[in-house]
Amino acid sequence: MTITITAFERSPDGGKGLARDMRVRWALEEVGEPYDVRLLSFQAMKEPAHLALQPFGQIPTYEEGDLVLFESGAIVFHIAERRAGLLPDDPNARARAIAWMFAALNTVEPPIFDRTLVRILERDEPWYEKRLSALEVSIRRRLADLSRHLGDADWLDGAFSAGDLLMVTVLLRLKASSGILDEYPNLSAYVARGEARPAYKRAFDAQLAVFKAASAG
Ligand SMILES: N[C@@H](CCC(=O)N[C@@H](CS)C(=O)NCC(=O)O)C(=O)O
Repeated sequence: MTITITAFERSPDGGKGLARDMRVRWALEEVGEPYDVRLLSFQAMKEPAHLALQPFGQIPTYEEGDLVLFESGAIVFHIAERRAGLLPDDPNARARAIAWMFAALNTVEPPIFDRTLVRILERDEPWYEKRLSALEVSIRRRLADLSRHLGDADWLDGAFSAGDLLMVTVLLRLKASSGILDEYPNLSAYVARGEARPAYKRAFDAQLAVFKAASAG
């Protein structure tokens, strides 16, 4: 059954692979599943046809036969559950990998994403500097704990899993917009290991090709 995902027609990140379709593309590449992409303008994302698939008018979505999913974490989990390669077989190791998926999206991503939003939306506000530095304190606290946990290991808990996939995509946003990640050399190396995976590269190139085509057109 053909899988179709949605993505920005023209990603605001300029092809850096920070939009959340990237994690879905990467997961599909890791498990060797082909997929189609339906590109959407900002206007189309807010129209009834897309709102019927994604109640908040966002990308990505995932369609496979009768199934329609939204939320990138839920989509990656669905892919990981049904195909080999992203979750361990051992039940306890699998539960821990799922915990890392939640940690990436629930514990590490919020201050990182808020920092991006503040830099875009609140730059001219009187509280801007204070808010930015408070968020950077929160980010460093999370990264210090994550760095201590990772230590010298390649991945968060044994073999590469969907937990690593989501964590790397979350940390990549920092790499693109600040030097904070460089303060934690083992996390920088961790992100680089993720980026070096052939499946990551295929996913990155695919989203970049969309941006280049939109820019040329
Ligand atoms: N929690 C959602 C967030 C989705 C999200 O924020 N998507 C962004 C692109 S990365 C978007 O569509 N932004 C446009 C908007 O919110 O209007 C997920 O993980 O899928």
